[in-house]
Amino acid sequence: MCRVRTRFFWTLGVSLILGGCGPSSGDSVESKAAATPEAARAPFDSSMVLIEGGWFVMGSEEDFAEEHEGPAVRIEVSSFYIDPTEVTNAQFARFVEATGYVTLAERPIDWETLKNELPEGAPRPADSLLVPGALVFTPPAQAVPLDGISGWWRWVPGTHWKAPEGPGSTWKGREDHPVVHIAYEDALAYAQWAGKRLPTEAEWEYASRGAAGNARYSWGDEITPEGRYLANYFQGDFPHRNTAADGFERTAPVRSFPPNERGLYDMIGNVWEWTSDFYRPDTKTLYADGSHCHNPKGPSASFDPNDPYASEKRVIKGGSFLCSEQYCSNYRPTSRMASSFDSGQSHLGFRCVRDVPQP
Ligand SMILES: [Ca+2]
Ligand SMILES: [Ca+2]
Repeated sequence: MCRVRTRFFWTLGVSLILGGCGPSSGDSVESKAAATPEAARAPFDSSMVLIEGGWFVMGSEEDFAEEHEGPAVRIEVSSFYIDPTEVTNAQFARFVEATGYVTLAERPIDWETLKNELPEGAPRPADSLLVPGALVFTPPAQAVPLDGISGWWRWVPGTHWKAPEGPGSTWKGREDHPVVHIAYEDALAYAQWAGKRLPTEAEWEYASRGAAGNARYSWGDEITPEGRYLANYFQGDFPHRNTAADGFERTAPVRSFPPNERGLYDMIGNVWEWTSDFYRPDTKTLYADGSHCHNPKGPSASFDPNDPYASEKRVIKGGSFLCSEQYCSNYRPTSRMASSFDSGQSHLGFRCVRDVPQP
């Protein structure tokens, strides 16, 4: 099955669509995982945190929540292990070294494959655009309308996890930052190599909460209690003036902010995190009749009314260093966003979970 990057770029306009599209090597995630030699698999990760299962209220109907966060429903999840941090560049580098894995953003683009994912008659872009690359957050020099994301996202050929801002940039020196420009299948391949999996939305949301229960933020109802920043997000005037009052203009090293009460770092902010759930705006409505209240795994297929032709979108959680009060205050446990499976971006990473072995 070929994987082609298209849909995220569709929203950016034709030039970015065409620049942003590209096929994978043609290998399915499953075949890549199967091809990973047993000897190359990561050893058991004892740093994972055990999350004791239980019931919680998933989603929100509060005034601050977006419509697709509700209705709030009671959900039970079983115990599971979760990574204490987002997967870092150093961790991802070990995976690549062991397996030779090539991320989607690094793979060459095949126009014959790509055009099947575009509207009929879409013009073939110039060869100079049919090269691997990714989207880089590029703040404009001045205020721009906030109704279009092309004002701050730029397609940069040669961008991938090892060169997060394009040619000339490097992950070296950022070993403990979250890895970015990771497409869904890249995250899945890493998880399978590591003997882990990606969390469901329910697991992720449950783990993001502490004793604060259903509070607005992971730590309570105030964004900066006693003036303290507890997550890496965007302060200032989005997108052009980032005051970085929290200490970080872009990604921060993991563990730069206090953990939540479950011992998990950066569940809120820093980078968005993939979950395994397909996105639908009405997921919680599907759960509301009580038929999916135990370990729900999301709908059977995705649908995003804002991007109805998208073939596959997954839920991402937690917000990022780009979330701001002015644009998208998604630094809350119940926040959710749809992301095309092929959209590696400057502000999107992941962490993994693992089932608790049954006696
Ligand atoms: Ca920040
Ligand atoms: Ca995060």
